[in-house]
Amino acid sequence: MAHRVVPLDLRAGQQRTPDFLALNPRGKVPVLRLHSLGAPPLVLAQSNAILLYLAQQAGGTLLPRENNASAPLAFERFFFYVTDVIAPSHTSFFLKNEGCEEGRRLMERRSLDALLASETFLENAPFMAGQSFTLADIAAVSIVAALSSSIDWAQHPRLRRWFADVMARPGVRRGMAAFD
Ligand SMILES: N[C@@H](CCC(=O)N[C@@H](CS)C(=O)NCC(=O)O)C(=O)O
Repeated sequence: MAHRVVPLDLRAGQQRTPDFLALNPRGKVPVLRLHSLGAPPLVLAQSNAILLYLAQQAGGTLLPRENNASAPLAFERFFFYVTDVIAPSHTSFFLKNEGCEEGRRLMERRSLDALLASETFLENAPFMAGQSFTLADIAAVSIVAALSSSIDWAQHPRLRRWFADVMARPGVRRGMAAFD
């Protein structure tokens, strides 16, 4: 899909400019502006809505459609990362900013424990939800990259192999480059 990435410097407060607040009054990224769906363009301001919409548009295996276990498993694992790993990690970030050290530690531990437990998903499969790369891998790679310095990689060989394989994918490289 043709698109243009517009990076914002959150530390410089670019998410609070009047132009950006007109797009997302909550002043949060990411935001997707869909020029193809009418004027004014439809604005999506929830990362997971954006992911699900784009996966649907992309077809292929990101959201499997076969009438077997692969589709429900991809959803199950996708939501595992969204709710059990990413959400507590975000909470720990906000607790840290509030100076609530005990809460931060608790939430960080909860997020990391869930993430490390998910290595079992890779016991008999190359990807988080089976034989193909799905939305579950996209949700997982974003948070594994963010928490990579807290992971004892020697103790998690399957996770290490999966992370190296996924990070080498051209699409993932392009996505990660948006954060440079
Ligand atoms: N539930 C929202 C959360 C968005 C969110 O919290 N974004 C953070 C970055 S990960 C942000 O824009 N923070 C800037 C700020 O709060 O000023 C989503 O998943 O899109």
